[in-house]
Amino acid sequence: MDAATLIAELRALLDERGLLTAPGDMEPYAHDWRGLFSGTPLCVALPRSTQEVSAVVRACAAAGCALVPYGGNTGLSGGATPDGSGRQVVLSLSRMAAIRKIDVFGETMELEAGCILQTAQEAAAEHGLLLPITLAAEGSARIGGIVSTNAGGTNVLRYGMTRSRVLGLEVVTADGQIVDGMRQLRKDNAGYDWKQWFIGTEGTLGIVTRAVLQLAPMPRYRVTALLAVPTAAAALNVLRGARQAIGDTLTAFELMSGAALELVARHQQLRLPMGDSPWFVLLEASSSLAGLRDAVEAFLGEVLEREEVSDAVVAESERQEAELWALRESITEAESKEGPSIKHDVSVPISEIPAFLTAANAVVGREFPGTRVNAFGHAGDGNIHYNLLVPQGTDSSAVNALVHDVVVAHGGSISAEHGVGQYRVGELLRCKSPAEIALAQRIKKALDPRNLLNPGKVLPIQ
Ligand code: 2HG
Ligand code: ZN
Repeated sequence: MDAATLIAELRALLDERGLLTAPGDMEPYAHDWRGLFSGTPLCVALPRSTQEVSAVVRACAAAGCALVPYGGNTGLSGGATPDGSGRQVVLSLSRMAAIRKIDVFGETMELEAGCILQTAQEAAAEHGLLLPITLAAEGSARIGGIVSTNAGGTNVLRYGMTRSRVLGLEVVTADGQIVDGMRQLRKDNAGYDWKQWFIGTEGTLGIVTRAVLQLAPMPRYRVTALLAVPTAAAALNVLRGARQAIGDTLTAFELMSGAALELVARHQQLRLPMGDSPWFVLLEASSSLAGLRDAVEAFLGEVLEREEVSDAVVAESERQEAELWALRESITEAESKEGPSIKHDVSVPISEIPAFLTAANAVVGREFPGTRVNAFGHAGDGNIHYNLLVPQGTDSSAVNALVHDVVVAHGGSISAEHGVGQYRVGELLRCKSPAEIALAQRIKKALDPRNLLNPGKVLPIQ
């Protein structure tokens, strides 16, 4: 089938706002938000229901045309950007944004894929419930993308990755079938837990259209503090001490280098509430039991005395909390304003963080002089964003290989939370064992034998 026939067919399936074909209208769908990846969509389909998604997938399958699922376009790996062939249909879920149900007894929430994360968080909060997936892009990221990429964020330490919040899922498979697994069950060992195949596989095995998420009680108290620490190793001691002193109330433990906050101060006009330091930690604790603040302050007194922490500020109001979080959440934007950067979203065993940083800094300094390190991340779960500010024209694949070799040598992963998308396909092949890649390819063949769903993402085109 030729492209014009497919477009006419899709136009007949969707309403008047359901298909974009003019280059100007398709422009936002042609590249990622960083402007690092770009392509040419054949057209953009915007279905309003799962049935319409299924009809679009069937029409594309009949035409042998590939589909690229598209959520809030906040990803950092090019997973939602089509290739340059002009033959891929972008499938945006943005018009399926309803919050279908909130169950206050089971603490669950039923959402359509296009719902914006922050909208879902606010709806849960109205019922005294917490949707504990928290990330800088939450104002634009959509649930379907969050689930398809198994998003991480700043609360993983306490609440786990998105995968651990997904109780039920509805997907459309490569042949257009709708598979409804919208169960609200915490326990369900009746056969394969197939929803896992669609979480974190970035739309390469099926399209997520609805999800049931597990919520948590909204904690009544929250304490947020910014700490200055002399070294990454000292930060780990503080983490260990915090786990012992305040246990599971610890919700976030974010590590930021002094260089990262210097970028933020300069580009975002934000003020640091303390003097310069090689490293900073943003710590958050939350609980519904009274006495949290006293416990955190007592703990901070101890670490200051032991000189693991050289300075500490505890937020006194919600406004101050927001100001402290703004420092952390502005790093990505400040980095992009500074100039070209090469990102590494890596994880290592928590105890390896200091050794990884030392080793990576040494090889980068030796092989790529003139490179500046912008390291920060979710140290409480082992995820470091080891980003490098590089001179224009630096070969990113050579830098990636160098850093990833250090990651692998420390028992780490080359993508902790941002996924593989199109950015890391080559590195995934290089860093994972042939047996692991072969297993993934067998699953891909079984669920999408014609390679029509997001081809070239996560795995190479076979
Ligand atoms: C964060 O932790 C995001 O702020 C973005 O995962 C990280 O810009 C980055 O590399
Ligand atoms: Zn992150």
